[in-house]
Amino acid sequence: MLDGCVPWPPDAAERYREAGYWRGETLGALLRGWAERYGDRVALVGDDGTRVTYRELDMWCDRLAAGFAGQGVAPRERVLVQLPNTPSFVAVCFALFRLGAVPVFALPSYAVRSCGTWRSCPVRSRWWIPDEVRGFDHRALVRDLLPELPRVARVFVAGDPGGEEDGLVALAALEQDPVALPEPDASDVAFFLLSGGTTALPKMIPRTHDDYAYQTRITAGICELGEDTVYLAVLPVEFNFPWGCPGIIGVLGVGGRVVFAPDPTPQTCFPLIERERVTMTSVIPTIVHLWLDAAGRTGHDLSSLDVVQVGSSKLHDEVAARIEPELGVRLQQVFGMAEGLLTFTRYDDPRQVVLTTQGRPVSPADEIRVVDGDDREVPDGTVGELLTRGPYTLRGYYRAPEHNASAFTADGFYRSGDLVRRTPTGEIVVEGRVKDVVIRGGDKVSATEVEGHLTAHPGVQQAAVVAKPDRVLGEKICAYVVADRDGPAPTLPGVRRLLRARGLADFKLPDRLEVVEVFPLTGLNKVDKKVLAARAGLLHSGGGAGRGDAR
Ligand code: OOB
Repeated sequence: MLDGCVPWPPDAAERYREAGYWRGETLGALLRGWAERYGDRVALVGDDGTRVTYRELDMWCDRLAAGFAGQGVAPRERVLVQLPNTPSFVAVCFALFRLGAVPVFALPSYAVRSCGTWRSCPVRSRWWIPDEVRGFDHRALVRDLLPELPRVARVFVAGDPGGEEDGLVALAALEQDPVALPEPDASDVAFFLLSGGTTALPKMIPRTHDDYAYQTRITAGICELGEDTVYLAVLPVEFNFPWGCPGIIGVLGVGGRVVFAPDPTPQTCFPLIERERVTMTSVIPTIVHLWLDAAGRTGHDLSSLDVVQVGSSKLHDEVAARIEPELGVRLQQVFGMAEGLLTFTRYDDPRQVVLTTQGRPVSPADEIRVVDGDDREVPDGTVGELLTRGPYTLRGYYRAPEHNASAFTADGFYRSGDLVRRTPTGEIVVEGRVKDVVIRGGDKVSATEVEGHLTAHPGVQQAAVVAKPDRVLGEKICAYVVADRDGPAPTLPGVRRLLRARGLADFKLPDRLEVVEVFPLTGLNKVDKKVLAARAGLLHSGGGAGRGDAR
């Protein structure tokens, strides 16, 4: 395995192979088989209508792999990939897989930070594939940064390199007649995901061919994907969720079709759903809000859409209950992490399970512990930290021995940092983060719990609760909300009244309410609570009735 990665212990690896989870097939070789099986079927569709068949994709990857090799990209070298949602992304990745080079997926929103990421994080790649993503021109960044980044040998761009700059090469100009390449080892790293931590620089998560092939295959089975599946890739393709849960790779594995949406807005996605008769997609709760708002007014025919997976942050019950009736689809809740573990609700689960839980692990070999602060398992129904290990969950971050010592237990369980409870039937319910707690006069208040109640207010569309430093109590509860244009304006007394009526203890009621237009987002499109907490720290105590501190 690549130097700096932590392999699974031999006995665990042996078990996963014997059980048939790990089949020793690389992702590049799998695509070869899919091309043989599904030949002239359409595999990929760009938003501009470009269509690529399985056979064409296979050939495209071979030609690109030869081009990368010709430029000097060697097996096991890391290549930072930041491409928009287009067929090229898939071709580039599978070309690198065939070469045995290792893409590092950087989400588009890491763009501005990539120089810092480059210098201080172990990505340190010699090769970079950026492009203009959602309005951000990486090429301008490249031009500004190249003089500062002497390690970078080549920058490949998907579009027009647009000038004479040294080091910029068009991907299209790379393609060459295929060359014979040695087959990489399936137990080795196929690509790196970056961890979503908002606290520090991202950590690198190695994903092997064996583990990712398994993840996509098992989730494709749960989602009952087939040749008729038309999947809309709405979230940035570098994100684990649309890439392989079962996402793009899962759909390609069964001969389905992937359609790429350049952005998640209803204006972009609804016409694509209609035009391509999309059957399935995956989104995050913030996008669900946009789609629910627009669905009632749209003239577009969304009737082909059958399943919408929602995950990545808590989907509150009130919103969950609107999805099936208002979008006319089946909801599947997905809890997951770039590090591995995935839990899904199943299509035949009782409605309450689908609406109020984040589902069960996708693999029978996923091991889960819910523990207290002393790592002792707690009974079902009690909230504790989720620890996990299994056939597609990492055993260590790349080149991070110190961090690994605290992020994993001695017996290899990953400490997710998520607070969950388990239902008697084995579903996971996410209750917050270990650190997402406001400690108010010694009482611990889960931000997620208060947020859930806040979103029940008819005038509140989204809510984020953070701590506001307080001289007396240590911390007070500060609720940021995005108001719903169609509902009554939320006020602090009104919100407190509602939450009290819903049975929330007095000490959990917000002390302060701030109504904002939009939330700041992290690189992974989650609400950036660090920014909100910093803002809360700057708020003066006191303030007008309804908007300031409760007295
Ligand atoms: C997904 O992956 P990451 O790595 O961006 O973030 C993982 C974290 C989890 O540890 C949890 O804190 C949160 O995101 N999360 C959820 C959630 N799904 C993820 N919190 C509440 N409810 C959910 N359904 O976010 C991710 C990866 C693969 C599939 C789906 C999401």
